[in-house]
Amino acid sequence: MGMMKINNIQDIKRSEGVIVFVTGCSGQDGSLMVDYLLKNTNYNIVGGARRLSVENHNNIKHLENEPRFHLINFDLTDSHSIYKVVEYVKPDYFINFAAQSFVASSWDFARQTWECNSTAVLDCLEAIKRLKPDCRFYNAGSSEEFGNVEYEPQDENHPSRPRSPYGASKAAARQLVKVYRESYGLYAVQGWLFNHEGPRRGEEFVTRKITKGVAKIFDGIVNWKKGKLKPIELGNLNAIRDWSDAEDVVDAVWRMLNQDKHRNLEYSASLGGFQHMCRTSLKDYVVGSGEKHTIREFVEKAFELVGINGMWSGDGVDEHLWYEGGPRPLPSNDCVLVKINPKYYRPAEVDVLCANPTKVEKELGWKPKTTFEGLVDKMISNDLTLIDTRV
Ligand code: G4F
Repeated sequence: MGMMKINNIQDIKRSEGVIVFVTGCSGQDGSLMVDYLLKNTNYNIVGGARRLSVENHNNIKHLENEPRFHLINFDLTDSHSIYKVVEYVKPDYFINFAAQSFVASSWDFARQTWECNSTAVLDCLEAIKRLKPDCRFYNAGSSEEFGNVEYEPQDENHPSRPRSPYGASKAAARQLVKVYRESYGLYAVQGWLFNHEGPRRGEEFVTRKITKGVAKIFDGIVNWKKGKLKPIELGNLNAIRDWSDAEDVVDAVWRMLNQDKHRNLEYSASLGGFQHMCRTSLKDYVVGSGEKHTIREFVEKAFELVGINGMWSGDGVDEHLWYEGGPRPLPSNDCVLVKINPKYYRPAEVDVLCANPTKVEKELGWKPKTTFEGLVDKMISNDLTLIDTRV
């Protein structure tokens, strides 16, 4: 496969059919959204990705010869970039999956997080309001907005109590989305997406870090590569998260963008039609599995799925997971699978997140397909195929 073709925005002629613009299209969610739309609609899709000197198009490489997919260089933090797309492409849907999405980095790059996740969303809303007011806009919201939670499971009425610059930035964006919807009747929504994962997940997020590490350790044990038996270094093992399959989650996003197809919305021409419907009836939804698991359980499940037994010992920063047996006995017994590195602790932690997805299930007919175990299995199977067998 060669380099992905980057299109000039001006060359993407506004065609007859529906056009969906997806930002962050080389990321996990953006690329899955594009795949979902190619499979479930006949729409044309324009994907925006940031230009990097060393390109990272792994998640969209398979779309190289896809005639309905058009890749463009796009930067969410450059308002001209946003205006150009809305002006030339005039998208019918604008799905914003571009973000500074890594919570841990948001303390180190608080301002950049804010500009990308909040200010840039304001630019999107303004551009749509001025140039294509009937374009439907989705912004990726987060369960991190709930932060220091008041009750479990969290539903749409849970207050906003963010614990990180990331959570605060998404909470601010939510208010802007709501204000533009209520003031101008834009179809603008922002779901609260709980953690969602898969083989395309970035390697710094805890799930992928674990499945990648487990695959390497498995290979190291089976092929006895002593130097390869590096313990996975993690931070807080006791945090509780609600993990879903990102493939299921993009389906919920599309449903949120088409609420009129799933719900009996009040649409009255005399009251202002589309805009009235947007102002009065659209909702933001919580999307998650409703199941909670600790990071520790994720680790245990990942090792279990490749047939490795481990034994925890020690507390806090001294906690270790020791090799207790598996594909083969090891020459030495002191093999550590997991250890704690305090550098992965966060300045403030969100201890527990768990979704109440009742509304999205009842009102939009959303049903996740993948279980927790199915998700871990899918990720670990993928990481096993990526092991470099030459070394
Ligand atoms: O995988 P994480 O980095 O995801 P986090 O912070 O929950 O955020 C993800 O989910 C949000 C929705 O709730 C999204 F909005 C956001 O964009 C992102 O997708 O960390 C999960 C948990 C944390 O409690 C963290 O402290 O895992 C804990 N953890 C323990 N050791 C670790 C590690 N996290 C990372 N990244 N790396 C570790 O070594």
